[in-house]
Amino acid sequence: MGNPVVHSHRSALAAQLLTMAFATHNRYDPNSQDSNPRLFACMQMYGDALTIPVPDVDRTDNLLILGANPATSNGSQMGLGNARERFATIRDRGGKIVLIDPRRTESAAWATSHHFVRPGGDAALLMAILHVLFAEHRVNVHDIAVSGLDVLAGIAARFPPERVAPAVGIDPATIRAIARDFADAKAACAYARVGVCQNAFGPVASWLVEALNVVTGNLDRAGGAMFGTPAADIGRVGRLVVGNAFGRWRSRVRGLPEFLGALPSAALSEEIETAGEGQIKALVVLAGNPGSSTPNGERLARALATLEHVVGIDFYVNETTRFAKVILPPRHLFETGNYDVLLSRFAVRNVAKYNPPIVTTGDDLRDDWEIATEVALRVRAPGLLQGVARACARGLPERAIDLLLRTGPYGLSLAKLKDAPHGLDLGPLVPAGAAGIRTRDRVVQLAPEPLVADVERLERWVDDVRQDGLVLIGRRHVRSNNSWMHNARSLTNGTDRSQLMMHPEDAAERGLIDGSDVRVTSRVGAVTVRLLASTDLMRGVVSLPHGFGHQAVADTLKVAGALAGVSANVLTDDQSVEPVVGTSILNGVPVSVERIATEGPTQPP
Ligand SMILES: Nc1nc2c(c(=O)[nH]1)N[C@H]1C(S)=C(S)[C@@H](COP(=O)(O)OP(=O)(O)OC[C@H]3O[C@@H](n4cnc5c(=O)[nH]c(N)nc54)[C@H](O)[C@@H]3O)O[C@H]1N2
Ligand SMILES: Nc1nc2c(c(=O)[nH]1)N[C@H]1C(S)=C(S)[C@@H](COP(=O)(O)OP(=O)(O)OC[C@H]3O[C@@H](n4cnc5c(=O)[nH]c(N)nc54)[C@H](O)[C@@H]3O)O[C@H]1N2
Ligand SMILES: [Mo]
Repeated sequence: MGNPVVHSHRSALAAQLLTMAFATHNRYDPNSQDSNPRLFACMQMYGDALTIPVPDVDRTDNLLILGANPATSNGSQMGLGNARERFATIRDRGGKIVLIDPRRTESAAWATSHHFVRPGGDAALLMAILHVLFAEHRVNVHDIAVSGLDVLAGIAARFPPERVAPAVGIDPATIRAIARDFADAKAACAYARVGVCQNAFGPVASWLVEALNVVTGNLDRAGGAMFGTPAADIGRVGRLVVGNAFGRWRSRVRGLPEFLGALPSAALSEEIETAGEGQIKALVVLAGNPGSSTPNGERLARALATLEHVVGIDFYVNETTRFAKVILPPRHLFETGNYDVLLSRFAVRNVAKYNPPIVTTGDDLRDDWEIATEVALRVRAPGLLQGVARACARGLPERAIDLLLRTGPYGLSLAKLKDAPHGLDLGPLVPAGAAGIRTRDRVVQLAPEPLVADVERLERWVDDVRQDGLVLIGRRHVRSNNSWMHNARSLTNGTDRSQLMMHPEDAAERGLIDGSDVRVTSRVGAVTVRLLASTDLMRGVVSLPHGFGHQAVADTLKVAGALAGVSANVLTDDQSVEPVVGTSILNGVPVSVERIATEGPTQPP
């Protein structure tokens, strides 16, 4: 399953139906490249992987952003229109926006201060911030019931800013100032996204982001980190169908844990390659491009080529579906209509909107739900029942949304939403109280055992980190979406956005020339890419976007295939995952960069 299944109610249901129809433990999805550390931390602390707070940006006085770039991503797990204006409003009322990122990103222009951090350094930095708050008696959880506060204080005591600073690259005085400003603000919120998840310490860092909000009394408070009150709460159904489950089964070869019904994608290649009982022989890919989006993509491509059967449900013949024996092209949600059932729970105000179809196409096309229905019926339902089941399935996604809306907190319905073509604003986020916490005793766990268990490794990293090599981080651009918007000329024309960014002094040290092609090598792969020297990057860090490098599919993706660029995931390592949940390490990947003999263009135009 790929990322777009979370953007459409029909595709989300299709994904679930296919999983049930094939009844396999071999399900893989982007969470292990994306949110798993955060989902895991929330499950441990609040009792539920979908109980994820949203920054109340419209009322906050201090927004601490770590590893997110809303100026390009438009906010992830933070749904908001006109992000730029809303951030400007925080500044206008004298609020602070503090950005922590190894690159001075587009969002730095929105922030009141930006600090470079060593990739993977957020967990240690947050420990030091908590250290300051405990040491200076600035901790005040207000009226949230918590447990583990003393354990957390004891752990934070081991991370004074002086110990952490050399490893993370932020000086002790700055760490203290960030901590004090955060604690002193009338309302503050720490918000972290993929930059904090996709590294060696994602789970601990994600835990500490939440903990920071809790111990400063900013969880569930206006201007802090609040829970949405979705009009149609899929969480209830999700908890029933998927459960808040972790480690119910493990991957066959490496023993990586299942989480929320899926195995870490980093295990997919070896599960295909390794003979024996349970070896993967066939793959169905719904709305995903793992050949481009998962670590060590070249190894996965070689593995995909050996499969007995591949089915691709996608409108593109891409790095993954090129191995398909059958491609089922779906209709897009613009043709079917959509209720944003999963992501609307992350909106910064409570909202509900139904998007009717805006494009009409022929009747001979099917969308993801219709495709999944047919596949499931032919796999599972006896011939006689197929007609009835098919009739029931038709319109089921809309009936399900309608039911959730009717039984939801606002008593809405699909018909009411269709009457409100611009959507309904259901007001600002409201405190949920104890009912918002889903642990059995409604108490927030501030020191969950599986996360505490990883602290020793963090201490070793803090004391051992050597800063002589280069590490790779990713990059997103507003006109690109993961791997799949590069075949549209209107989105790809203009400047090349696929270059390797590097600080000019790092380039000079290696005798590299801005604008020339360089060789980047990691443990698993090597690429040749154009160098872009930029002081926007921290020393010791290089940045390459993911989702580029479509040369292998140039005959089907004519525009994308002719673009410059390489896939960052040629360099990322499938054998290196963080040890708590098994998330891929896509940021902070050790690489070396060298000059190559011939300068000037050596790759396709
Ligand atoms: N190095 C590195 N790798 C990363 C990341 C990173 O930051 N750095 N980010 C990770 C993240 S956060 C994510 S979410 C993943 C994304 O990983 P994937 O989901 O595997 O990749 P996408 O490029 O989003 O591919 C989506 C596919 O779905 C198809 N599609 C679009 N809409 C629909 C639809 O409605 N129905 C169907 N059936 N198909 C559709 C598109 O054509 C495309 O082929 O990538 C991850 N990989
Ligand atoms: N235009 C556009 N919008 C998108 C997407 C897209 O591809 N294009 N993808 C969508 C998807 S699938 C997702 S998941 C979201 C992601 O949404 P965001 O997380 O907001 O997106 P990114 O731009 O990847 O921001 C991550 C930032 O983390 C920084 N970073 C890297 N390593 C570290 C680190 O160790 N510590 C810290 N503090 N920072 C680090 C990177 O430099 C980068 O600026 O965006 C979504 N929106
Ligand atoms: Mo994502």
